[in-house]
Amino acid sequence: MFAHFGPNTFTGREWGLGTETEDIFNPTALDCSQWTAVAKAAGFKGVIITAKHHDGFCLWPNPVSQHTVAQSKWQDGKGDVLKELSAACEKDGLKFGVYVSPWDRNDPYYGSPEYNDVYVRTLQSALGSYGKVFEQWFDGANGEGPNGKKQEYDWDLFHKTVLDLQPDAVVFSDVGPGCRWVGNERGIAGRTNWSRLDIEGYEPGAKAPSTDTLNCGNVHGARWIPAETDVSIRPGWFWRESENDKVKSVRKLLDIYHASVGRNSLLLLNVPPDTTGRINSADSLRLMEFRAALDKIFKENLADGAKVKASATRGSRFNAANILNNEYDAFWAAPDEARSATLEITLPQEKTFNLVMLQEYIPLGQRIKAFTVEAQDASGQWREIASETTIGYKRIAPVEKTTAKALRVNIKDSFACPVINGFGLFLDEVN
Ligand code: FUL
Repeated sequence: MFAHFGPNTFTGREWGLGTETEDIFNPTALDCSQWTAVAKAAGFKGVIITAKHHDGFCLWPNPVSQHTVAQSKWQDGKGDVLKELSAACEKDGLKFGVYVSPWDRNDPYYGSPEYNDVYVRTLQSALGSYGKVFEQWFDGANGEGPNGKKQEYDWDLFHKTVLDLQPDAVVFSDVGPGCRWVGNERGIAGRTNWSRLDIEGYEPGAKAPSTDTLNCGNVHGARWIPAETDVSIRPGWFWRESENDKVKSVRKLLDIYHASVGRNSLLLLNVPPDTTGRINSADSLRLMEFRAALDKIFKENLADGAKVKASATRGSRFNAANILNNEYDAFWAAPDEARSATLEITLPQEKTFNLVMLQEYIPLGQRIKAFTVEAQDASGQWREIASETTIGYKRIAPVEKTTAKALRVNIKDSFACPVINGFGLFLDEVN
């Protein structure tokens, strides 16, 4: 879960100016354990908070800034949102991550070489004081600071700073190195989506690879930098009263799920707390409906109990039945030299579905370049229902509503022998 929170929550702006008075930040009943309770119930695994957005205001008492909670009247200048949120995450078993915007419209040093050092110390303060940070989110936006100048960022130094303090943190940016922006804020990963990316000569922001490339990755990319799909549950990134009735519908959220989680990407869904400092009921209710819909769709795998036969198998340890045994590390593998193969799945009885799920065993890399799915109806007739490219960690291919007694997954081309560890059929009938 992404949580955009800060002065913009109180002004209704998307990009704060940096000139807001610190007192504008005044949540009347901040309760981060309410955020984590909602997040946990919705099935999120972690929370990433905008510790500092482009307006420069820090949600924690950052010693190198004069524009923080410490200068505000909120909790008499003693409040600390990062402290409260990291503690709530810990209590609820959620991971804790931070967004610390390099672009700063308040910092007087912004636009001069000194700022890079101020920013490094800001990162050190945000990343070094609140326990384990699972992800550091670097925004690509780079505009002018208070003196009208843009900053030349020292990205190598920033990345090194993060990894020195949090060696296990995934570093998000347009070019990773941990994971990459998916190229849009609509929640849609590429239908073809490689986890590989070429970053040589590129930088976050204006010098990033094209949004198309970020959306699809590079088929021969030199680095492993999977896509993370960030999108807001609302039209804007920050909460505003006027958008309480514009929270995305369950149908829309499911489409986003299929186009992100179902396209080899992680989903980072933004749920911005309101001016009370709690997640608004408009959002929390929708999240519970979304959770209920996901449970209804994915609770039962309609392929359970099927018999699986492969055109070829590497040996009994890697047999085709492994694709249905729900053990992550047990997978089917084709013989070493194979670059194509067919899996035939015979269902115990006819089933009706409109989603076909496939998983590559990703610790061995992303291999498959193209596949089709065929379905056999009661009369024995085979019909192609999907023709797609990549699979990756997880692929959920929406297909026409189909009733079938058997299926064939035809792997048409692969960089190395295909390895599959999961297969599923599901029915999504949410309107
Ligand atoms: C963008 C920012 O400019 C938006 O305000 C928002 O934080 C989004 C997640 O990233 O680059």
